[in-house]
Amino acid sequence: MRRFQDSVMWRKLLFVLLLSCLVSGAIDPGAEDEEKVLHIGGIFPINGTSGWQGGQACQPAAMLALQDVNERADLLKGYKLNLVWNDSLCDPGLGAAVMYELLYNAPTKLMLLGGCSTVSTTIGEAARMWNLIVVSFGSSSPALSDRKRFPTFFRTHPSATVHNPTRVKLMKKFGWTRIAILQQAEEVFISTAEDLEIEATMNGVEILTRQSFLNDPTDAVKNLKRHDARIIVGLFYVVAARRVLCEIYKNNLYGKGKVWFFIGWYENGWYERHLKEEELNCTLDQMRNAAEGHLTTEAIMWNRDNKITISNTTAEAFRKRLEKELFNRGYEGILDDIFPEGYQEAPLAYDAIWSMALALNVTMEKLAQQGKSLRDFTYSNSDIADQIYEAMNATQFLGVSGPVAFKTDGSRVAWTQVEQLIRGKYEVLGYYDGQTDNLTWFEVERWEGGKVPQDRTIIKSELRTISLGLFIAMSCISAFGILVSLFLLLFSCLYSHRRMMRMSHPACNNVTLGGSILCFSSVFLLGLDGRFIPEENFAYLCTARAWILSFGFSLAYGSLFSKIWRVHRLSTKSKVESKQISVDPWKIYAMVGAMLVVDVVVLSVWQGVDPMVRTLETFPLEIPLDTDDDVKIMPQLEHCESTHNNIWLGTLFSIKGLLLILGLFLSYETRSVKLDKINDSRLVGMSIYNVAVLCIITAPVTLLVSSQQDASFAFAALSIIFCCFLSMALIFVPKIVEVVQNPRERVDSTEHGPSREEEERYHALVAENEDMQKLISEKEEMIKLLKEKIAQRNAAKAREAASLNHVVAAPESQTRLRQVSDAADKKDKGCARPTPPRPNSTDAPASTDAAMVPRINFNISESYL
Ligand code: ABU
Repeated sequence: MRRFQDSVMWRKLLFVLLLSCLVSGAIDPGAEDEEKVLHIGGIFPINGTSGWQGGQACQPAAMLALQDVNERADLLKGYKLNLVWNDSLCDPGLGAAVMYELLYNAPTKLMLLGGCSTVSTTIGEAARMWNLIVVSFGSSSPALSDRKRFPTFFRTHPSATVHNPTRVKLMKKFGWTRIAILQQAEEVFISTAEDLEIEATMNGVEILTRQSFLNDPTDAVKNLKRHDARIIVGLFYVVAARRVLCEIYKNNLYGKGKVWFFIGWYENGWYERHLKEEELNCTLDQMRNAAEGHLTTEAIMWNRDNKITISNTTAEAFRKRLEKELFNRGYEGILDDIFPEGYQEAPLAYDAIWSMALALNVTMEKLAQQGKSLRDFTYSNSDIADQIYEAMNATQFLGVSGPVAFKTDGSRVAWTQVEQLIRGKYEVLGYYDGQTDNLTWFEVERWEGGKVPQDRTIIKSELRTISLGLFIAMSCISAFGILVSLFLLLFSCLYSHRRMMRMSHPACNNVTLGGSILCFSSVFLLGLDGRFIPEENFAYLCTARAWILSFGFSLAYGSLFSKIWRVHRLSTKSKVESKQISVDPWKIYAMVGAMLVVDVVVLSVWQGVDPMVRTLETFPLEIPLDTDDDVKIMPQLEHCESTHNNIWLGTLFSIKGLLLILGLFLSYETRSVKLDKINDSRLVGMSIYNVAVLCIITAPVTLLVSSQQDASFAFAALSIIFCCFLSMALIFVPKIVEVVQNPRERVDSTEHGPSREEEERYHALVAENEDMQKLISEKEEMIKLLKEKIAQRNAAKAREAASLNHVVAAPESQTRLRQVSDAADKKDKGCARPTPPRPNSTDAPASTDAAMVPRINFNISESYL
């Protein structure tokens, strides 16, 4: 590299030494009389080591044009046109030096001919100070179209902006909407990139990144890779292009899936040349590999229809002359299609000389009418300069580069050509006329991998849905649950007359069943997702889920809760109060109704203020296993969410949570209470334990695993199903068993169970029965006492009789017995039937006593009930 720079320095020094002698007269205008020669100055980039050295082919082309112009008798009559020129190396500093040498040394130059953009920018800006018109054959910089900055500048080279509509057209054709730009930090490329950005953005193409470099593109290319750029527009001179290509190879930014747009004016084989001189770290093969398949866009610089041009020759004839001239000058590679730099632009240089000659000719004629001559031009003469400017502006002719005309900004209008490097050769893919937006395409492009590369990795969003098996299984269980609930409803209605059913509040049980049906239905809704519900209807599903599950919970749990609440109330009253308190169904309905009202209020406010919508949770990208396409999968999961989701869920969960905790407390408190009025209170309590514990666990766990659709659904669905089934089983299985075991229970006269009066009468009778039982017990106690006394007396009498033998005691003893019996009868007066008189018999005193006792010990309750 250093050696290369040294050689550049030497060449520059040599150049500067030679400059003064060359410009100041080394070029002999020939044998012509100096008075009859019109001089123009030329600045050609030829021997430089960077930038564009198109003077190599353009200078011979300009000389051919000069020759042709001077041969024309009808042009610049009486004058010969002379070109005083030098090499700028495409270095703006040297270009300025050449210009000063040209201007400060006689003869006066009427116009200037410029080369590459960097030099043209320098001389084009300065030329107006000398009233000089500058015509450039090799400047593409869009900046040069700025008339304020370059008021006397014309060019036969189209502005680089003509490539941009072509590039954008191709991007749209191939569906690329994201591109990157890599540019060399030169005004020509900066302004081209700026124009490309505007053109692309206007057409919906996003600029992913724009990387810039001065000399070393290493970091810029790495940045492109980091940005995952796929479609890249490269804007740089050919020397930089080789460095870029080497970096492209090193960073593997070529081949399948990558498309590079290069500038089309590099000469054939540009990527194979000067690799050693430029000390590139890439081999020839590597450069070839990296270059394969790239696209180029370039303005068409050779007239495509072989018409006779202004110089009475065709473009093809000119090509042959030029190639011969170049061969004569030592460019022997021409035989192998290896052209010197600027070969493509050579027609532009040829036509530039022609346009200058034509403009001078028109001006000369105008000046002649004014009695003036072009020889009167001085660097301070703006009048003649203005006339040359006007003539240039009006110049129009068919040149070897095509129709030549200048826009108001001094630029050329042109078609563009698109080429691709296919197997080491540039193949024309098509032409584009930016003015009519007409793309002629030959469909010969070739893409590695056989497919048009993508501008990015295609991200396919994939909805994570609940596994179908799980959904079907849970749905079947829920459907079964609904059928069971309906069966139990039927059972409850059919056997509502049974005492066991009546004492368990069938209305309350039916509400529980209704709630269970809603809860089972909510399992279906929880399992429905994007697989079944279109995106636009998902919000309805969210709402339905919230309402149905909330209502189901309030009905099922609310009825259990209100039952246990009643049980607790009854158990905390005194026996008498408890007997007075009736368990009316409306109280249970009211409590469940209150819970539903709370649900309606919370859900309505939620829905009205901050309705739930479908949101998508995205997961890290996944690489699909079944394709080698540039595709990645973005898993997504649907959720129902509001803006302030946590607040709404928190409110709903707090209310339900409080009810659950209160239910747990009441169930615990009433665990040993046994009431006739609510005969299944302990089972209800067990149901509440079950529901409360499951809900308190399930709600937070479901929220925690909400990103795992299967786990979340399975957890919620199983909890709902388990709660419902267990509650139904606890409440109804004992009743079903009772019905099965005792199918013939007496049917009450009233279809709907006892009335309130009947209930009260029943309780009064039970109380009375209890009193009577007590009385009977007392009487039995008394009878027992009497029996003992009788037995003792009989025993004493027997002993007396045995000792006296003849004593008759029977009448006395019977009298006494009758007295005792009468006393007992008196005490039982009004309660028992009077005892009929018994015949006295001394033969069987014991049997007389025994016959009397059963008559007193009758069952009172039987007579009342
Ligand atoms: N076609 C060559 C353009 C060179 C330049 O604009 O500097």
